[in-house]
Amino acid sequence: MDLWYTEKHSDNVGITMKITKTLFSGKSEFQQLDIVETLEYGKMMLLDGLVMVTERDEFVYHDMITHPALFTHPAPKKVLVIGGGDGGSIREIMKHPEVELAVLCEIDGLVIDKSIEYLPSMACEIDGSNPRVKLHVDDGLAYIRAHQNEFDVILVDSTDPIGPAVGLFEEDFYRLVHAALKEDGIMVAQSESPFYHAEIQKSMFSNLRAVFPVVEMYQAFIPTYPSGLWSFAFASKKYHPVKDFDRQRATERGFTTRYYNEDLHLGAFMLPTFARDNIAE
Ligand code: AG3
Repeated sequence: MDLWYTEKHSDNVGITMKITKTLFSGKSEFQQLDIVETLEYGKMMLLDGLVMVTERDEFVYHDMITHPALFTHPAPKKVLVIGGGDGGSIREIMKHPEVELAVLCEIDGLVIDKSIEYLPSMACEIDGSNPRVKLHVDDGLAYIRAHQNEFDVILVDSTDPIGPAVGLFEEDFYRLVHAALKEDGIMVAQSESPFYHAEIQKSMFSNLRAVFPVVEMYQAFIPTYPSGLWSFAFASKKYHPVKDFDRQRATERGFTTRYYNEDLHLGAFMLPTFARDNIAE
């Protein structure tokens, strides 16, 4: 018998993958969590039926949510990840020797536990083995309200703006992020597909511009997300991701990346016209 899973990307389009088995299926107090084995993309984690990560293409997302901010900030010592319970973002942050502490604040402890159990290639730095990593199972809004002027970089590694992540796309939340950052801090948030999610992008970027002086969008190719064209919002108090980019530090990085590099850092900020139009002021 053939088993196929479809995530619908609109009423009329979706992505379908052949799966060989279900490794975990369960409900937390926040959402439905499934981890399945696919033939083409390796293990895949879904939240409320939406593809969060696959082993084969997660490197694109996790390179791109982390390295552009960490190579723009001159001295990223303290980093916060909101969401990101699979651990992929923390794994990439840990490659930067300047980072003294990375805090993961994930609302759903089940996502962390099952990632450690089934997705060790992503969760390798959140299993308690690294003293530079601290875990908090908490609502990102509650956590950030209690922390001010503390972080150099904050990454919002969230789901789509439905369910537990809705508040992470609103102006009030961005004000709290702004307050939790030091005076030259940078925030990066995943910002959906320019192809399918124009309305979300429009409101998200106008909310960010109400709070941060520097706001830019950049793109990455993620085959298992809606349309394959994905984006990130770069919001900053001081540094510009292109003008203040430390190209030499990025070129001489002492670790490997399969998607990010010093040329792509710049290229990713060059947007197709329709994407630029989504967030026009
Ligand atoms: N967070 C972004 C997932 C959004 C995907 N949306 C969808 N499939 N409809 C991924 C978390 C990775 N750490």
